[in-house]
Amino acid sequence: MSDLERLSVVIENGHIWEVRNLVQRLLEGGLPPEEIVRRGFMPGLLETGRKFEQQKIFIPEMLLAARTVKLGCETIRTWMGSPKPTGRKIVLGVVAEDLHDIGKNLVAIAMTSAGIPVVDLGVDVAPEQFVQAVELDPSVALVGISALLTTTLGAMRDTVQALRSCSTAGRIKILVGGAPVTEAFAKEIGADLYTNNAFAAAAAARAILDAESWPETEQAELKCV
Ligand code: B12
Repeated sequence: MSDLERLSVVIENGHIWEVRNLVQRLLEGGLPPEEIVRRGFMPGLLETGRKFEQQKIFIPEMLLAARTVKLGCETIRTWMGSPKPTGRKIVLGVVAEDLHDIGKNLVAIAMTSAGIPVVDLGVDVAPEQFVQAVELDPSVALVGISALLTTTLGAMRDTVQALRSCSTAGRIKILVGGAPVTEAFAKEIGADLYTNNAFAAAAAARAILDAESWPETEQAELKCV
């Protein structure tokens, strides 16, 4: 079994004590972090979700898989470091009533390593909390909203709406993502940008900040909506 295959199994089984060394070895072997996420973390989590749906495992096992991934993410974060930050920031959060934060945390790691400072609002963030974070800090240029439950897509819609009607709407671009989010949905709710990949999101965010005028750059896996 390859290290990548082993990583998926380690996540699925919640073998938290193995994850750090495995991720470290893959990074030292030259595998890019996005590949570790795509080919190691994601299959492990998807299999965990499948087993949960089939009632072969329950919440505690799902939590253990999540904790294992978090430690893997932490290893990636340390490895990637953070270059000199740009002046402008991104506010990140998971929508109201949604506690799934692995995707949001990956976006935070990718943004930081792209030199974009992150204001992390955490999980279960109400629309007005997003608005307040933008209004309080004039250096916020981007807002990233994550949702993982189909039942919380309505909260994503409400959040975009609240941000669009606040006094500072003109200075921010809104990024949305998370497994149930599609390009069509992002467009429907009026987001500026959707990606299904944290690292593509960071490249796109960087391009937005570097560009003279929006929109200019289209990245692989990036859909401007
Ligand atoms: C781990 C997990 C949990 C953990 C979460 C721990 C944590 N700290 O995150 C716990 C145990 C708490 C949990 C709870 C629940 N869960 Co859960 N969970 C999962 C699981 C296994 C993995 C989710 C995950 O982390 N995926 C990996 C991340 C990396 O993917 P991602 O977020 O999509 O992120 C990627 C992109 O989308 C993108 N991205 C993400 N966010 C953003 C944001 C922006 C701005 C951008 C640009 C990009 C971007 O970048 C990432 C990749 O690079 C999934 C199974 C699955 N198939 O996904 C179920 C799953 C999501 N859970 C599910 C359910 C039902 C629940 C519960 C309702 C169960 C219950 N009965 O209580 C509760 C809900 C709690 C709540 N209120 O939120 C269902 C959802 C079904 C649905 N249709 O909505 C799933 C699909 C399982 C299943 N197959 O049934 N869960």
